[in-house]
Formats: sequence, structure tokens, C-alpha cells
Amino acid sequence: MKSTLSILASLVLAPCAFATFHEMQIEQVIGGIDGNISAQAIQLRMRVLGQNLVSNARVRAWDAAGANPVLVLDMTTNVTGSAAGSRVLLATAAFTTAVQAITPTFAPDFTITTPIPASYLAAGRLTFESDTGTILWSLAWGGAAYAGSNTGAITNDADGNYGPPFGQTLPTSGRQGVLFTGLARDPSTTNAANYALSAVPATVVGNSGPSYLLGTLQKIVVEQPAGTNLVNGAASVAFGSVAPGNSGSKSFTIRNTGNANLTGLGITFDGTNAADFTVTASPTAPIAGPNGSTTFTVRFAPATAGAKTAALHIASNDATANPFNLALTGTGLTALEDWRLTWFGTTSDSGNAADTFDFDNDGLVNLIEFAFGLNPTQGNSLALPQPRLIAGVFGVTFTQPAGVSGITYGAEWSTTLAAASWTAIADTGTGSTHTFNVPANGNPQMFLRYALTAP
Ligand SMILES: [Ca+2]
Ligand SMILES: [Ca+2]
Ligand SMILES: [Ca+2]
Ligand SMILES: [Ca+2]
Repeated sequence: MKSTLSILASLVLAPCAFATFHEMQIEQVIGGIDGNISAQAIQLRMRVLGQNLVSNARVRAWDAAGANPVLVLDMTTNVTGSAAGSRVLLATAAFTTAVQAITPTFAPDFTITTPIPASYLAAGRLTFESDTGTILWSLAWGGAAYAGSNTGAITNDADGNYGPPFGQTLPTSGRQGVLFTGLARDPSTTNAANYALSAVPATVVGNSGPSYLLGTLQKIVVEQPAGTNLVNGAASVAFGSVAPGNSGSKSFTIRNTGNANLTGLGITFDGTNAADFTVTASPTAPIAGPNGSTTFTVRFAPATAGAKTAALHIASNDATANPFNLALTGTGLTALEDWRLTWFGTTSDSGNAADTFDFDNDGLVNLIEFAFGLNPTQGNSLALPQPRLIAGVFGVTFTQPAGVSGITYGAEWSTTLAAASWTAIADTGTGSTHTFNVPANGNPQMFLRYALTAP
């Protein structure tokens, strides 16, 4: 008789190899979505196999004093998945609607009809219990603001005390929850040590297995100008024409339309003329979602004249657009093109702006007007440096005007003006000073003409 009793006792105390519901964690609690506190979810997780008989269990919520329990849900059916680590997902209809907006196939295992009361969200407690009131897991939150009991059975916590509570309130304003950080098999030690805020967006899992995101992942959108979306890998941003020594800048907006933070921003350039483009105002990360934004500025300062191209790459943690790639174009103007643009509204060597055209009929073609810093729209031929005879030397000395470049100054002399009589004179000036001198050799008359070349 004595030996029979001892066999019965060992059967009761041994770990349950048959189906039950006791070894269960409250893995995650979400108190609301985007401030909607009617959108709540509670995710349970089986510590060992065979904990699927949850019809024998219920979940209750308690206020900050550990009083006024509310029956959140009394499960009256079981779930089928019974492997270790299987989840049981309880969610309100509003929560289901919110997740279905992202993933239409989402459905929880049980629908909560009595959410955790609003006044319990700052500090309170949730208990996973048997239908007869044995507390099998406890999660209290609110830190010192929760003043109630933390005790329960020793089934899942060696000392039967789940306190101290998790240190923060239940998150309700975003898309995250309070999450058990241990493994499925792990017991409770304390709520303060075992729980943390989940990633954003949170992931929920039901008994059938699939994971559902409680929102969208970070998503980079790049705008230029603000409000105009650029297509990754296809968009090209034109910086236009920039005069020598000048620069042009454009501001870009980076927006995050996902729920998770956009981080890891980095901007690089490559391509033929990458050195002509620089970031002068950097973006600020992380960019909170949805619809957080930052800006950065790119400066185009061409070192030389001509068409310029480069590629801009924006690195981020966006899994589908990393890096985000844009083409950049611009044109570096020559001093002469910039001068044409100033006086004639065009950069091209044609029409009124043609190098060989004398727009103001003062005898000086446009190229001469440019080379000597004259006004091409106003007669001023006498402003041209005039040759002089000094101590038997005929010639001219002048300083090249500031801002004039790309011109090779030359001069020729003649005593007759006859076409074949012109002789080139060497430029003996230095730097921006040009000197063209030729011995007079007693000639009764001498003429000097300028011979300029431009690229
Ligand atoms: Ca029940
Ligand atoms: Ca404990
Ligand atoms: Ca002229
Ligand atoms: Ca003129």
C-alpha cells in the first residue's frame, strides 16, 4: 500500500508529458496601436511541448494597486499547435483590423472582447491563470507605479515572485509591445529583467505559425525638390550651368514612409566627375516613421568647363533600396560662355553672341569686347589699349581683365595695312600683363592689330 502511494505521488510531480497548459509565458503585450488603445494583443508562448489545452486557462488584468481584476479573456477552446515555442495569440477586433490593413490574411487565435482598461495601461498587471485562479505567469508594468502583488505559482518562476515589474508603461502610441527577451524554454526571473520594448514595428505570431508585422518596415523616399519623388536608379538631377569659380546647390529631402526607423544614412559620389559634387549640409538620422524627414544639400562646383556627370548613392537600412541611386548632371561654363550669357542670354557662339559679330557696331567684334573687358552693347572702341611710340619702340602693354580666361592674346604689326604685310609680335609680358613691342626702326608710320584666339 505504501509503495502504491509513492508511485502516485511521483506521477503528479513529474514534468507533464501529456497535454496541459501550465508551462506558458506571456511573451508579448501590445497596449495599443498609434494611440488607439482598443487595438490590443497578448501573445502567449509554450515553454515545452503539449501546452495547447488553453480552454482551461484565462487572462486577467489588474490595476496599479493589483486590485479590480478584469477578465480580459476566458479561453473556452484549445489550439492545435502544441510544439515547444508555439504561440497563442489573443487580439481585439481593432488590432486585427490594423494588422489586416498590412496583411489581409492575418487572424488571431482568440478575439479579446474586454481589452485591458485604459486606466491600467500606465501601471498594472496581466496574469495567465487556470480557470480556477492559479496564477501561472504574471507580467506587471509601470515600475514603482505598480504597487500590487507579483506572486504566482512556482510552475514558471522558481521563487514564485515575478516582480519587480517591467520599468515602463505598456506602449500604446506606436507600433510596439513589451516583449519577453528570453528563449521559449526560459522561466521567469523578474519582469524587470525579462522584458524589453520590442522592435518597431512589432511582430506578432499566432498558433498556426506565420509572423505578422504590426506596420511597415523603414522605407526611404528621396525628393528633389521637396514634394517631388525621385525614382531609385532612374532619376537624374540637373544642376544647370555654373560659371567658373562659382557653384550651384540643391537641397534633397529624405523621407521615411515606413513604421520602423530609417538609419545608417551615408552619402557617397562616384562617376566621371564625382569630385565636382560635395555634400555641404548632411542629413540627420535616424528618421522616425512614418513620414519623418531630413534634408541634405549637394553643391556642384565644376573645376573645369564642360558637361559633368556623377552618381549619388544614399546608403540606409532600407532593405529594398540600399543604396538609393541618383544621376547628377551639370555644366561648367567657360568664362566666355558665362560672358555671353550675361550680355546676350545664351552660351552659344552664334547670333548676337557670336565671337565674330559686332553687335554695337563699334568696330570691335564680341571676342575683342570680352578679351578687353568692354561693353559689347555700347560703342567704346577707344577703350581698347592703344599702341604708343616710346624711345624708338612701338608697342602696347595692358593687363588682362579679371575674370577673362581662355583667351590667347596676340598682336601683329604692319607699316602699310596691306594684307600680306602683317608680322606677328611676341608677347613679352608676364602673368596677366601682356606686352607687344617692336623696334620702330625709323618707320614713318606703323600699325598694330590684335589677333586673339579662343578655344
Ligand atoms: Ca477557460
Ligand atoms: Ca522570480
Ligand atoms: Ca562691338
Ligand atoms: Ca563695345
